[in-house]
Amino acid sequence: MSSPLFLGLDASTQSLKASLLSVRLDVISECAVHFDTDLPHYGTKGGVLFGPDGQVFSPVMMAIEAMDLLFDRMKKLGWALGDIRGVAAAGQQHASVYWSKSASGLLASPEPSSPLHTQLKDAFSRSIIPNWQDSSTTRECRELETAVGGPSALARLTGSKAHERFTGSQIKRFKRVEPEAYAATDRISLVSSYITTLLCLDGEIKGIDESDACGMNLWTMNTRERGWNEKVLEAIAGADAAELARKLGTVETDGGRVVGHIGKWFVERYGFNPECCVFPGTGDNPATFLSLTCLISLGTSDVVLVSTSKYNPHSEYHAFFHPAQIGPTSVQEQGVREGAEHLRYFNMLVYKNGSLTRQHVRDVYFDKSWDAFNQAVEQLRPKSLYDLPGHAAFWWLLPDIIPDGAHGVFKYVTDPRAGTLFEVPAARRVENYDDVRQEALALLSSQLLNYRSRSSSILDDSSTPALPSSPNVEVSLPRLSRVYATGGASANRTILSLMADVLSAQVCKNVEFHDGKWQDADWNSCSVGVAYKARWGWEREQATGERKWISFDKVIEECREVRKQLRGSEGGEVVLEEEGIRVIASPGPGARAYERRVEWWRALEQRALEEQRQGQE
Ligand code: ADP
Ligand code: XUL
Repeated sequence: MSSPLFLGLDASTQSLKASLLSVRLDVISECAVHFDTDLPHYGTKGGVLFGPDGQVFSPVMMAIEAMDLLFDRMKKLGWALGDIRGVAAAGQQHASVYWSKSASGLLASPEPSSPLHTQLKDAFSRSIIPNWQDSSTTRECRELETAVGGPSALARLTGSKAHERFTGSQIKRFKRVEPEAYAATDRISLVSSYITTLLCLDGEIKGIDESDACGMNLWTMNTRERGWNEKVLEAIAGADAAELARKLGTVETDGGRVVGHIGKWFVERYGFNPECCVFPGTGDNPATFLSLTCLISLGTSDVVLVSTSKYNPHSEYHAFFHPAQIGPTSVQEQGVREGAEHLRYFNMLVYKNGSLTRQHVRDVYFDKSWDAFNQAVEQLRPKSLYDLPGHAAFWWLLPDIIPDGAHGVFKYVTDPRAGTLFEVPAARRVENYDDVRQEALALLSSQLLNYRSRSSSILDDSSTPALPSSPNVEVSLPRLSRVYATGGASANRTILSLMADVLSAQVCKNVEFHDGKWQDADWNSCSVGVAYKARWGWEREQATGERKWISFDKVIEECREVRKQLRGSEGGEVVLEEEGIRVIASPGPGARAYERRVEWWRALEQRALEEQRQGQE
């Protein structure tokens, strides 16, 4: 019998990607459909379309057509689709899909001889999927917060204060602006559960995954009776709150449960095995988190994820359940005690001004060259404890999420001779730096100081053990010992090396041993992470007795151990953190200089926000 394979899908902003993994979690092959270039007739830019009042969305039929094209490509590439035993999907978080009353019927038995996009046109009550970049729901956000007693109260209940992109305010706006379409909506999915539904094609709209549900402002996280929050439902739907709860459906609390088998349409059209199990989909960030823990993702947006063992809501960032837990129902079934101590969480910081802002500065000042940008950073970066950074630049080209609503460009310089080493010296605002190389360093340092400053606060607030600061450094900021870097910009060694200094942390990446050497793994950590989840779920599905409840971490550890044994002594000259994970950068002499500047940077961020406010008055 051939060896089982696992498939992970990633329905992200700009593309739909797939990763094919072996039973030992080696990434065998990947493929993708890029919306702008592969499906140009939808006219998207960066995968989205823009409407008035901050609306950002994508056509729902584009997502379906992308599925058709992706599976055609897998087949053309000769993937052994019949050997796939488990599949799971990741989707951009928060974005919602609205099913019509005809959906279940249409989903039950699509014709294998035709693509899905010609058959599912009537399955939706809304022709668009609002995107996570949408900011049209400010009014609804305030209404939801007021309904529960303010932003902090909403954060305490649901893990986050109200955010424009979160699903609760999006549904509320949809109901206000298009009441008829809302009434014609039978069910509401997140992108992850929508793709899961399409994978099964058994007529059932699949439940939303609990980790992804935490990005909706609708799910009560802070009590043992986790569930749709009645007050928020009422604020959205009034007397029809129960009907809204029905539309939202049952939530999947076990990330490794079989929710169905691959649809007949896939079996007949592409040769899938009908035994192939489908596991709950999850959000793209939780999925990435599964392939790397405590991570910084430098993609379109920059995202920082920190695992915590305690529920740690905050008005600036988000709290989520870990995406690979065994839900309370399953644990009860096994007769194991249920309790909050079993639960794991993570906090997430999301920045809109990530790669595209770095790219903008590169294009304006460095002739569109990453080499020139990197050279500037290398030449000017702090090289000793006394070499204190004196330039900070806040580039909020898009209104940012952290700090909330920060918008505009603010650049500051501190005279290197000003102040003592331990005080916050004054700075002056400038239009441009005299030395153009500072444009790169000041932007990058400020972005990374932001991640340093706020991840320290998470560690301060949570029960995660924090390491003391570097020896001989008077300020005492908790720090992460190790972060994993991923996303497009993590290909850039200068960025990673500066990250190690500013965060005072080792920076790691996934690596693979091939052609006789260790190489950076260039696979997509989101679809790979969710394929890991399918592998874990399958292990449990096959198992009997205690092993049915084996943890995600244990399965991954076992797979890595088998890989290590198979590798034998090859590549042994390189010390790895774990099999397939290597330290790429460690804090250098400039790290302590950055540590001394965190308070200075915090003061400048406050000043930039104050100057933005004054400019608006
Ligand atoms: P997403 O998954 O969000 O669509 P990616 O993770 O593919 O995005 O990241 C894309 C971004 O990576 C681009 O916008 C680009 O600015 C950035 N990027 C790619 N290569 C480099 C590099 N060498 N240095 C810095 N940034 C890079
Ligand atoms: C997270 C967020 C984005 C999307 C798209 O809160 O809005 O990172 O998940 O990737």
